[in-house]
Amino acid sequence: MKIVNYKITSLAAICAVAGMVSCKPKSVENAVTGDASVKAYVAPGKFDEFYNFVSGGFSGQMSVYGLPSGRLFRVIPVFSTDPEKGYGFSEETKPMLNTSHGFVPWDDLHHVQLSKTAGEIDGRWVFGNANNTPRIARIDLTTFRTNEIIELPNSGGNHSSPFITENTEYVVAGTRFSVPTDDANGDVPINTYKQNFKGTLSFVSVGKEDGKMDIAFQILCPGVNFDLSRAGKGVSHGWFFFSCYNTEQASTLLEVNASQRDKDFILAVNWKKAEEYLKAGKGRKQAVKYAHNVYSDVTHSATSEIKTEVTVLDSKELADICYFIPCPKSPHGCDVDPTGEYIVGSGKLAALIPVFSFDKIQKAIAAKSYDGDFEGIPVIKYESALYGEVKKPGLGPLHTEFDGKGNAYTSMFVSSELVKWNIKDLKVLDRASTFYSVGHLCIPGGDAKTPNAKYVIAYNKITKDRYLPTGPELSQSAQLYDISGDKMQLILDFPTIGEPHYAQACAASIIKDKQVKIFKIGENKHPFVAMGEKEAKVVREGNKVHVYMTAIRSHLTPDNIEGIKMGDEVYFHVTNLEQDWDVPHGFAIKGASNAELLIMPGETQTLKWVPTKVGISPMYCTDFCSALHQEMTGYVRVSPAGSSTPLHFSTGTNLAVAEGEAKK
Ligand code: RUQ
Ligand code: CUA
Repeated sequence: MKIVNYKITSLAAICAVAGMVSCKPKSVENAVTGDASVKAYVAPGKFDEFYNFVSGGFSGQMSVYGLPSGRLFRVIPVFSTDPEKGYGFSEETKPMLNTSHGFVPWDDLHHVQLSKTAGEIDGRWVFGNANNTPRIARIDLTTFRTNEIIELPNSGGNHSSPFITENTEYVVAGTRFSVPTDDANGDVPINTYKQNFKGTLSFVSVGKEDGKMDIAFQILCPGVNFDLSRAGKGVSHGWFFFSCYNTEQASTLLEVNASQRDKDFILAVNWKKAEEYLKAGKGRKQAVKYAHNVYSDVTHSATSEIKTEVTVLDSKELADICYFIPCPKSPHGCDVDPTGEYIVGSGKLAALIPVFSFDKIQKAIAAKSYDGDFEGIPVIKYESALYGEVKKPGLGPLHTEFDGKGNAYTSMFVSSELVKWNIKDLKVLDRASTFYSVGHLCIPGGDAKTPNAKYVIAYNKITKDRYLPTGPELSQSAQLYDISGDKMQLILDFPTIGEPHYAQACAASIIKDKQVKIFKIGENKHPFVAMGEKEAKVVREGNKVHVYMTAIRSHLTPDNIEGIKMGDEVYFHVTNLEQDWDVPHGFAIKGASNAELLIMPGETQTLKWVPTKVGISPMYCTDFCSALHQEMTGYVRVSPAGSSTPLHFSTGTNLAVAEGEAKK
């Protein structure tokens, strides 16, 4: 038997249970051998082969790395404000973070999903979930910006999300916390979980051309915790699979109370059937409230609309949409192999990995091979759905990705390793230590029909001694393994932003050549655009002052403004007149309580400023844009409320000094 080296000291007992021999940590130093690091080396000036989109966890953002170098290219702000880019601070982007609870400047982004066509990554969009205040975001991969966010009603913790169907027909989301539905009286005792708490699965349709999201329908389910999910593909296209835990329906000390049953479930959902019921008018319209936020690259502004209705299909009433499959023990990951035939359930507390067969599931349903029901939903007999079990895979299986060559790779949180096994004979083929607790893992295209199995990346929760220490909090980490041979070979560690959960990677070639380089100034439909310096102006409307400002290397127009008074709200609408790639300008003014703006060529962005002091406030460009960037500055004069200083603005000519004002 192969000896696995465990890194977690308190695991001696578990190691013994699992029949493993050694718990001694493997030396970190000798892990990378020979010329391994050369494989991760991308020479200066050379491009990486893959883009890697990595969730930022509690940072609420998504980060973009190159592989194999591990170089960080960009942090895309999604669910959290980002002063670096002005996201959530500019007037234009604030509506992106609007919800039915109002403005929410933070969330927890766990899972990323690249859009697909015919089961292959198409490089159009990447989706991310907000775990806390349930939402799904769509990021456009021509701009690497969040273009749309939709809130999910009837949900309490959007963890099983956002997973997509073979042609991105739907992004799908299962609720982690079951809760009373939004239209029910939620003021109920917590220990009425069984009666009052429900789970929902949201099917959000995605526009074929524009990617626009819309909640097509929700499926109402028994109250359990939906954890993760995957769409069927190939033979199982039309189905969706969700792992569920807490089938005990506990609402306190879940650690113990939700770990009672030997098996929880995977929920198999026939969404094509659900579509039929929807068409046949079997859905119930329910009054809800959720925000739908869309950013336009034409008006360079986001709008937020509160929607008030959703259509719900009840899984109890509508037979043959949902089926439970028993799955040992508190399943987390639920992953579907490239053919769509095999569904892998990863029980966090299970000592084996069950692999279910789609074909057998279909036969079991046809033969009604059930073990009763759970809250009205048939429970398929475990053996009738099971293809087989991977024995002694390691401890704490979480997630599985596929190499397209008949192998699966599973991350083991407790035994801190990646385990490669064969899907057909279910034999373990290789193990590689991740040294510290691994969460997700990713193979480029690892959930697509044709994975690009050059690398597997482990995303680890703990790093301890792998990097220079940085106080009480240490960097979280990704580890890159070459999997082109039979054995996994560690070739690189790189730190990540926030906490990495799921990540996806795809060939750079499908994304890199379709980047938006500038926004055409002539097509700018922002209501406060200034298309040229001649259009720059300052307009007072009561106590609101609109500054139509332009920025071009290396001056702001206007750069002298007088006649602002205490009590005014000043809106700097800054249009970047550049029409060259990679020449953003920034904008900031002393005392501004939000952030800077970062304005792309051809774009208009707005900073709201409420002066707090009489006097002169300097303003400047924050992005080093030219040799004379330090000269790209200006002044705003703020006078007392009710003063008679006239509204004046200029660039290049000095404002007249009124009589009696010189040298007071
Ligand atoms: S879940 S490990 Cu959201 Cu596995 Cu992150
Ligand atoms: Cu514009 Cu610096």
